Amino acid sequence: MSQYNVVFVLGGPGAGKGTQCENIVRDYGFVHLSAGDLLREERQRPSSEFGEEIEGHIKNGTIVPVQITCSLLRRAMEESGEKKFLIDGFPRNKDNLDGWNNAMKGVADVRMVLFFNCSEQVCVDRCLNRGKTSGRSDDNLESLKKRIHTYNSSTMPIIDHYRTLSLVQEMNGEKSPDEVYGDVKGALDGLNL
Ligand code: UP5
Ligand code: MG
Repeated sequence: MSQYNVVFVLGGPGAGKGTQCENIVRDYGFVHLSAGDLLREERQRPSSEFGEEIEGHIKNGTIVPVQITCSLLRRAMEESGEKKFLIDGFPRNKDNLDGWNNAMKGVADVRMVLFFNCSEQVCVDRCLNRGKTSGRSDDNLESLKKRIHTYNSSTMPIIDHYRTLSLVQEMNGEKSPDEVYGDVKGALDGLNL
């Protein structure tokens, strides 16, 4: 048994990962770690040596090298003092997956992958709507096209990889937030964590 249990939360931009993670934290006592949020925080840190590199990737919808992201995740896990984590928006490509497996083998067990399936159009509409107030440098049409491209070409194969391990619980992310959460609970209740 590893020290940590992990549920990965994946889905396209705006599929509802962050929204559902908030619900799960309230009812199930996981610690929520959004890889995107950790990267945005690191980007803001004045002494960070990675700030510009991270911003370049975020704007272009490309993926930050795993050494950076995995270190941020691992540090947050250790500092929390907790054992159950919802890791939101990671792993997004093969580099992320390999880096995670190398660093976390025997340290963290991936117990489930929650996958919010949502059409491109709904994803784009939600992010553009959020962009009116979010201040996120990637909630614009140009960045969104790139984010969707990266998701289709790099992240879908990771979801397929976890399907072959029978770890994926797929949700229809286009239902209302409450309906989606009902489906999430159905999946998590079987987990015994
Ligand atoms: N909303 C949510 N659920 C809804 C529902 N069921 N019905 C109607 N509306 C719903 O939701 C988005 C918006 O939709 C909100 O306004 C919400 O109210 C509404 P949210 O829950 O925020 O969706 P989420 O899936 O979390 O969308 P997000 O934009 O955060 O997803 P991304 O995966 O694009 O963003 P993330 O922050 O994970 O990554 C950003 C960038 O960081 C990446 O593009 C990449 O460049 C970089 N990154 C890495 O390089 N490596 C990583 O490991 C992670 C990120
Ligand atoms: Mg999010």
